[in-house]
Formats: sequence, C-alpha cells, structure tokens
Amino acid sequence: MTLPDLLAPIGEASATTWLRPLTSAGPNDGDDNKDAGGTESGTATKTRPKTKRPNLYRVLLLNDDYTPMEFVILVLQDVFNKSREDAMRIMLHVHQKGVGECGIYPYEVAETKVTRVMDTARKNQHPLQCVMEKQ
Ligand code: TYC
Repeated sequence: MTLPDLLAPIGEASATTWLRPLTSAGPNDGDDNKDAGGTESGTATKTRPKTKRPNLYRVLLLNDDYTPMEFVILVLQDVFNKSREDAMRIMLHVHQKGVGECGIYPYEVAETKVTRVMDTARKNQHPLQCVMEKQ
C-alpha cells in the first residue's frame, strides 16, 4: 500500500458538509419572505445565512520500521495530550495501517504540534514522521 492510498480516505470533506439545512437556519430563521410584521409575503425562496468554513488541519502520524512503540506512545501523550490508552490505540493503528490521525486543529496549533513531534524525533534519532493536511 502506498502513502497516497493510505491518505485517500482522509481527503477533502464535501462542501455540502458546511451548508446549513434550509429548514433549520437558527435564531434568524433565514426566511427572507416575511415583511416587517413577520407575515409571509412574496415568492417562496429561502436564503442560507453565510457560514464560514473553519480552516482546520488534520495532524497525521506515519509508520516506520524503526521508531520504538513506546516512544510513539510518549509523543502522543506529551504533544497531543492523549491518555495512555488512547495513545496506545493510535500508535497501534498507525503501526498496522501505516498512518493515523492524532487530532484536528487550527493551522498554527497543528503546525506547532508537527514541529514538536519532528523535533523530538530528530533529537532522539528516530525516523518518525508527522504531517498535517487541510481538512
Ligand atoms: N512500526 C514501529 C515499530 O514496529 C512502531 C511505530 C508506530 C512507528 C507508529 C511509528 O508512527 C509510528 N517499532
């Protein structure tokens, strides 16, 4: 299995994920068909309130044959604030599948976590790789 194959299911989320349903528009019900008194008038069209897609990034850990399992678990606990149990589960997932998600964060948080993983791996002479991808 190649890296692109492994990453494929984690690709772009559909744009429709971010469209609010027309029938539940929130506090302002999004119905522009009312006059000042709230009475229905005009043509039956609805508008979607503007929703901004947050710029979130998925931080992924990649498998290799040399980094000790215990080191990966400690990195997941330290950098990603995982419990020992979650860290073990994620490490084993990466070990078996080749890649796994450590978390989803705004750009600068994700970047800092990737840097911390790569720095600590290099200092300890492990080939562990960590990457981020736009969600
Ligand atoms: N495959 C490594 C081993 O057998 C363990 C490992 C797990 C390495 C996860 C990297 O991201 C990783 N020692």
